[in-house]
Amino acid sequence: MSDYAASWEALQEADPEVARAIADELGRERSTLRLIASENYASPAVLAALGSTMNNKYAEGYPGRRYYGGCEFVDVTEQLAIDRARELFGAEHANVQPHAGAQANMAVYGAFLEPRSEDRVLGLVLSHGGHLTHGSPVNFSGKWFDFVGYEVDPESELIDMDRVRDLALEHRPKIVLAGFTAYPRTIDFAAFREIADEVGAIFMVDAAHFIGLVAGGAYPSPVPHADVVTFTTHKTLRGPRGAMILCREEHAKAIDKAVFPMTQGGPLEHCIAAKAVCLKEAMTDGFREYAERTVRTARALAQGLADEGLRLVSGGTDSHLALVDLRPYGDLTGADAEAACDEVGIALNKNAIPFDPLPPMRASGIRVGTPGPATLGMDEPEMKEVAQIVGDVLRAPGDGAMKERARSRVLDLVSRFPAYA
Ligand code: DSN
Repeated sequence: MSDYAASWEALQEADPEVARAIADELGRERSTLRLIASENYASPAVLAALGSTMNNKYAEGYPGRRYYGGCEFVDVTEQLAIDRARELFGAEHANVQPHAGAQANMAVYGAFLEPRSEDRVLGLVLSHGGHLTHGSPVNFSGKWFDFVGYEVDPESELIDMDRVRDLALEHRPKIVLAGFTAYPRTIDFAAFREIADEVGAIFMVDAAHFIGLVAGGAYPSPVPHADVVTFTTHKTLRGPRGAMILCREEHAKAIDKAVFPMTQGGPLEHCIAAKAVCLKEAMTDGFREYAERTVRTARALAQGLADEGLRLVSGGTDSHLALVDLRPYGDLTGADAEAACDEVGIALNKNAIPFDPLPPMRASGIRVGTPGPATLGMDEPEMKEVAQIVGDVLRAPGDGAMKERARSRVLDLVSRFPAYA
């Protein structure tokens, strides 16, 4: 009898259409270049945990205190995930149950704020690199809670800490929030901490984008400074889709109660097992090399795009991503660029740049990131080549012959660094 129940053959037989689409997705991942900054390649071990029978188990509660019997083995994996998260990040408390980043952020707001009250949050606005859950009016965060947004400085395109402090003193937020989806630079977590202390606020960091770099020592850690740190586990951390919350011991009860039972029911224990696996992987020397390579390749890609005549928002990057202003190429929009790159097998996304004159669905910029290429082992020379291909495509998006050449260069590149070989 096998110790593992999932079967590819069974899926092919039971549902060939779904099996075909899954196989096609693997084919797409093998034949295209992944420059979407929030995507990565989870390891076969992580994927195996995700496909396990832990999917079948209800386990409301926390290890050792559940509302269901039969939790002895999911307790093992959830406790491993908690212990590893605490050890890896030096955190006092970890909750590994959030289903996604939005749920992790919702739980933090739930723990510290009253909806539709005077309680305020001070966070980076979406159009300057924040996230939907940082107070966008179309999201629960903006609908239920009172957010005040800070922007980047118009000249430097960096977060202006004097401005953040002025806004904090004016609005007296209950939470000061740092973190981004499209800000290329490091964040001065110590300065945020000081501002939060000055106004008596909780300091929260949404570290979803860069937490894998923190794990690998390639980006400053927010954990020593923040009251609470949320993050997804599938971006730079390279784990399953899902999220976690780290916090100081004094907030542990409030955070645990806000995850379950306040905002979630049964935890996804197969996913939590996969989180435990990815945390173990993140403790290795190989992961540190990957994290360093991610930042090195992001810098090389950004510099290569600048050499192609494009403008880098904030002048460069300290992280896994670069935000690129397309306006030096005339009226090419982010949407046009995304579509043209897609045609040649390069997946990236259109992105608003600070003070963007265009609406977000068109946008004046693209966001590029290197967690995917770094996982596959690509390095600076490959990123120089990628920048040239992107430059060629974006200078002449209507040139069919050039796009054919670009497609074959992409195929050659990815065949030298195969995904899931
Ligand atoms: N959708 C993610 C990103 O691409 O940055 C953020 O949640």
